[in-house]
Formats: sequence, C-alpha cells, structure tokens
Amino acid sequence: MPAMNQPAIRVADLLPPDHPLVDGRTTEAPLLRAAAGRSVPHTPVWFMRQAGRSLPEYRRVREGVAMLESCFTPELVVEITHQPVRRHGVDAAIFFSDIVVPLRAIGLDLDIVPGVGPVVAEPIRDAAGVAALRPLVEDDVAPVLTAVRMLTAADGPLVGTPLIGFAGAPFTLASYLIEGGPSRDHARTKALMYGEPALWHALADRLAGIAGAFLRMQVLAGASAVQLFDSWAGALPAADYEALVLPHVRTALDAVADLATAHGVPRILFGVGTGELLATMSSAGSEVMGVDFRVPLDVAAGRVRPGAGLQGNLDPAVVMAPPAVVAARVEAVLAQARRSGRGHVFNLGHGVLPDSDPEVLTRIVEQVHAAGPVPGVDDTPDPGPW
Ligand code: 1CP
Repeated sequence: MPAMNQPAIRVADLLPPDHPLVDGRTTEAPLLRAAAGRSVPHTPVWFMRQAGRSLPEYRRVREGVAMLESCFTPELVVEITHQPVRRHGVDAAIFFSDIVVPLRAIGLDLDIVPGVGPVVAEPIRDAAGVAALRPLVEDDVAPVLTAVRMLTAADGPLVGTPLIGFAGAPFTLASYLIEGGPSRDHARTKALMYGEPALWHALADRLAGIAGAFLRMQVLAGASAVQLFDSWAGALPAADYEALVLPHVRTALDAVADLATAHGVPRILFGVGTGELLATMSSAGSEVMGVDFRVPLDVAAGRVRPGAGLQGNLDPAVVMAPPAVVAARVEAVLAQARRSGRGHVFNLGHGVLPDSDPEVLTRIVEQVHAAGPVPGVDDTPDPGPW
C-alpha cells in the first residue's frame, strides 16, 4: 500500500502502452511469475548462450558476418534471438548481443575476435582512459534498440515470450578493459583495484552508469526482464567484492529499480564460481540470483536474501552426457529447487557449450515442462487475522 501522501506509481507512467508488460502479453509468463515466487504451471526454462554456436541455423546466418557487425544489424539480431525460442520452446528469449556492445557504441576501439572473445586496442589503466568512458545515450545503440522493439512488438516474433535484456556488470567489463582481453587470473584488474582504489572506483562507477543505462533502455524498448552478468566476480574474495564491487553492482541494478517495483521487471544477477559471494551479491537487491553449477540450489537458498528467486543450475557439461544421466541430473536440479522453497528459473550453471547437441537442450526443456506445476507464495493459505 502506498504511503498516505505519495501517489502510487501508475503503470502507464514508466512504460509505453504497447509494452508487453503493459498490454499484458508477458505479465503472467512463467518466467515473471517464478521470479516473483508465484505459482507456475511449469518451471520456466531458458539457457544462457542459447543463441549461438550450438545451433546450425545460427552458424548459417552468421557466415561471413563479424560478431559485432551482427550485433548492430537489427534483422540479424531479431532472427538469432528468435532461433532458440522457435527451436526449443524456451520460456524466455535472451537478447542476442554481447556485454561489450555498449562500450563499442560509445566509441571504444574493441573487437570480438573469433575463438578468443573481446579484445581492447588500448587497455584502460589510468585516469585519461577512464575519462574516455562517456555516458551511454540512446543514439549510441539505436540499431540495438530497434531490434528490441522489433522483437517485442505486438506483431513481433516473440508474441508472449518475455525478452531478457542484459548488460555486463562493472567488474566483468572492467576486467576486459584493464587486461585488454580475456584473462584467467584478472591480475592487472586486481592490482589496479587494490593499488589504486580511487581510480578503480572512478572506472567502476562509469561502467555501472553505462550498464544501468543500457538495461533501462532495453526495458523501455520492450524487454520484460534483465540480467546483469558479473561473470568473473567469482575471482574475488567476499570482503573485496563487498568493498570494491558491490556498490557499483547496486548502482547498475538501481537504474531499473523503479521498473522492478512498478512493473515487476525481474532483475537477475549472475556470476560464475560465486558460491562464497552469494550472500553479499544478493544484498545488491536483485529479484533473482543466478547460481552456477557448483552450489546446489537448496544450499544457495540459505545464502541469498529472503524472498529472492533462484536461477540455475545444471552443469553445462552434463548436456554432453548420455540421455539417462542428463534426465537424472535435470530431475536433481528440480528437486533441489523444490526443497529451496524459492521461485525457480531453470537454466544451466553457465552458458551452453558450443559443441552441445541442440536436441538434448530441447529434451531438457520438455522434461522441465513435463515436471508440471510448482506452488508459490500465492498458494500460501491465509493465516487469518491472528
Ligand atoms: O562469433 C561468435 O559467435 C562469438 C561467440 C560469442 C557469442 C555468440 C561471443 C563472444 N558473444 C556471444 C553472444 C553473447 N554474449 C550473448 C548472447 C547469446 C546468448 O546468451 O544466447 C550473451 C548473453 C553474451 C554475454 C557475454 N559475453 C558474457 C557474459 C556471459 C558469460 O558467458 O558469462 C561474457 C563474459 C562475454 C564476453 C565474451 N564474448 C564472446 C566470448 C567468447 C566471451 C568470453 C571470453 C572470455 O572467456 O573471457
């Protein structure tokens, strides 16, 4: 109930009338219901990296087109985002893009090199480099937002399937910028964080602004949920994460906090190897915590804040195992989720491995759906006035 003198936030105030969360296309989608801990007809399921090299139809449309070029070509983004939804019948589309797209969009000289990942021409290691990171404005990512609008239009391909927008979290983005590319130990990043905390905070603050703005733009253009990828946060001890990273994650998530409150846009926060960080990460306020494959979901539930939902967490390598093993492991994840008592979004514990057989992924979706309804907070009997 809103406080006496504060007008309630009206739905129409924040999102356009044709947004899927306003015209109702995605409001009751299993993804959104589960994220809010409500009952679902079946556990929602989607896969990180569901759009990508595991799909022959993806490899076909990407032939001869560079990764970043494809990210700025709306027709390609729409087709690639839709492919796994069409093929697997997943309960969410993840927007086809990359965490470095907004950085490229503000003019950084970087590329995504096949078989390597993002590579930055001039790594950022001083105040002048940080100063070059200007805020992101809509014009910078116009083709990207066009793709979001095409996907989520009333006559678009996704119909009632929610689109998840995403961004890279400050530490994960900073690691690519400071190291100049993918890194196993994030040594330069840590050296800068610990050795020059003021410079670190300035860099992370700018990245948080960019990430938050990008999440917000994607929701306003039609996304119904967001995921912040802090993929490499697991490289940090909890105390360092809390002091040096958490405030910036909070800034990025806060950029869409009003949309989460007024429209139920779930904010999912994910990282790899974050078992020791789940409690502190969860204090950033995300509605859902992504859990990698190392921590059982019922154990994770004891670490994340009360009320938060869980997303995960089948080991992506299990997809390569014989069918009976896959089925048993999927059932184990569902059983752990039921024991957790939390809203659950089924996913892998990290991205789909490129050599995965897409037919196995389709069977996993079928199995998760066939497992049937899951109760939620809306089923809790009314305890009455006592
Ligand atoms: O040419 C190609 O096909 C390049 C492979 C590829 C793809 C398909 C890259 C390079 N990025 C992507 C798309 C992508 N990246 C998506 C959308 C597809 C989907 O999920 O279905 C998303 C959500 C990302 C996000 C992303 N990019 C993350 C966070 C997710 C995660 O895996 O933890 C990270 C860390 C990146 C950086 C990146 N981009 C590409 C690669 C190979 C990497 C990782 C490099 C490294 O090991 O550091």
